[in-house]
Amino acid sequence: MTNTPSGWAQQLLRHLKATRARLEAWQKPPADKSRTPQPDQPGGISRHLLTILAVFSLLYLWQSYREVREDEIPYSEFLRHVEEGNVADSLITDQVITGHLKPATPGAEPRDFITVPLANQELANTLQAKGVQYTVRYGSNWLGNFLFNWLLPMVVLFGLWSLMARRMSGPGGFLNMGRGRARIHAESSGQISFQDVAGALEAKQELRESIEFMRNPSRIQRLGGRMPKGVLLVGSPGTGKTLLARAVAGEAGVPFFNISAAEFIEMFVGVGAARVRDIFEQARQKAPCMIFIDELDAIGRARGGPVAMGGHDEREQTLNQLLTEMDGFDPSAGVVVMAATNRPEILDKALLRAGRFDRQIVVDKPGLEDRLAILELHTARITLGADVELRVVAQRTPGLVGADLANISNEAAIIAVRDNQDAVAMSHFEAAIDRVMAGPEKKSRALNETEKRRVAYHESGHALVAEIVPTGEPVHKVSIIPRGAAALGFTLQLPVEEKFLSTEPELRDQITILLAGRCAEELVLGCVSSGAWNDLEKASEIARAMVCQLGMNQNLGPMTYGKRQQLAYLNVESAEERNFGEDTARLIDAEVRGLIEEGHRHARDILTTHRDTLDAMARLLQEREVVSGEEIKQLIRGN
Ligand code: NHX
Ligand code: ZN
Repeated sequence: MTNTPSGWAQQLLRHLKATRARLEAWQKPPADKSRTPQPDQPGGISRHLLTILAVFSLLYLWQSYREVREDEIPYSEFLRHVEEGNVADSLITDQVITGHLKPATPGAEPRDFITVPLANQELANTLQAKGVQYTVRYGSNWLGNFLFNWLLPMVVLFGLWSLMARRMSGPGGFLNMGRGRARIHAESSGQISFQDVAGALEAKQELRESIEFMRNPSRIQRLGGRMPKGVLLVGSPGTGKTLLARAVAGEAGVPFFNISAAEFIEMFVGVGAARVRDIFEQARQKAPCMIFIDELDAIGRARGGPVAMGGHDEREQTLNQLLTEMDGFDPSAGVVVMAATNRPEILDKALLRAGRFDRQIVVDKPGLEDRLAILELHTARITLGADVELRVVAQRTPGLVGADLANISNEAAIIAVRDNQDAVAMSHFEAAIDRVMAGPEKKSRALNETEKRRVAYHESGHALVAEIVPTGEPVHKVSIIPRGAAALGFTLQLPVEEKFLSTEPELRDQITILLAGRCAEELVLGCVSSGAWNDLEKASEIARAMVCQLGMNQNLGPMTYGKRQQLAYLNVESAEERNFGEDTARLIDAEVRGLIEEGHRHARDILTTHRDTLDAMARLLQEREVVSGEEIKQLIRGN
């Protein structure tokens, strides 16, 4: 969602982090490099120059100040000199009189003088007549004025200038942008192999080819094969794209250069492009090796559209440079470029053409078996209790990715430690799953009894209807413990098996289940509350999709309404373009509303028929706060 406002913020944040990392890297040079004042850094040279300049400027200022001070004479003395004919020449302003005195002995240097005249000439005459020596000062004193009006601003300006100069020529300073070579460092974090990547069998299989190529660049060529230049890993966040790339490099035994594409985008046009050039140049020197460009979509977004604040221009140049580099390098050089993205659809088509990222490998979300394998890998070093069944954990986590499962394994261990246990038990995993899927518990969000009752009825409504409705996924757990940012309660359903399609009856039932929470509130407490907005939103989305995208409505027929459109320049990902008339729009709205109302009616019927069970369930939930799916099934059977 790089284009939405929040995406902007994220990008900015990422950029800031990258900048900070760069700064920190500079401040703490790697231990293996003992050259702290880097000679090729312009900062080193300019620092010396600056010091010398500063010393000279100060000396000069001090000197002129001292001279002025030595030359000052009282005004009375000046008048005396005039009288005696000692003044060779003078410059008279309304503030000061400067000039030269004739040398006392012929051939000597004429002496400078400076004095302040007295405006009151009569007084001057009188003083002069009486032979009084007098000095004139206006305001404070002219010397102070001189210091204040000239010296101080100069010193301040000089200070500011030197500060800025240092900033600019420092690392990441903008005099250096693009000048400082973007250095890439091979990761040395222990070689990772395919054994460290669980699941993703097909992706691994496809990647073996790239490994073979890097191990032995000449072999494929001898057979007349064309070298794969770029491999694009496509998959949801957290599916392990970076890990896979790292493993490929590890398997091939080549250096791995990890670059985030977001780092290329700089404030100034052309800098990103220079970085790309730098990096490819260095990679060529270190071949065979692998360059991994994470978040390729940051620079690879489709070109075109008006330029916004110069940002697009920079991105476009960077992208063009990347394309040029990929075209330019000789595949036999043994450099493999891998990139990752979770939004391949927004990439510029030019990136995917032959000779560039022409090999695309999809890294799917892990299925049940893959999740099990991933869990086994992540729990390898954790002491597991006897009751832990990782298969059950895998079953309980549909839709989660490798990063989530790593998170769960880690959370479970932390919870077990907090619990003072020697081994991680199944209950710890349960708690960890809930935490990762629904957010941490917020017991401090204490509800009063009235609200607690409402929450209990709301969730009971969902749970009851989910169990009664023909296609509802079984309820696993109902909770009225507040969790995460704002949730007050949740009903967790778990699929029996993973599904890739939804049938029309299933979708209708889903709408019914979503509306059941609000419906139970209405039925029992006489009114609805604001809490159900999320349910309503989801239900409306399903209903609209059924009518507009899935052709599941009799009156509108099996066709789609509205067209997806890329509108990069509006900073929106895609906008629905209306490709139908007013009447159709009205019909769509009516049909969507009809689906929702049907779901609501259905939920109401079920809840009314099973009112006793609903009451019993809500009572139990209020008492215990968490009720398992088993107990809910028993309640239904019992009534
Ligand atoms: C509020 N929260 O925002 C209060 C604090 C109707 C009993 N003023 O439908 O928790 O109203 O079946 C994930 C994360 C909704 C999903 C946060 C869904 C926050 C949830 C708003 C139960 N369960 N509503 C539900 C709920 C609310 C909300 C979220 C979420 C409530 C309802 C939240
Ligand atoms: Zn709800």
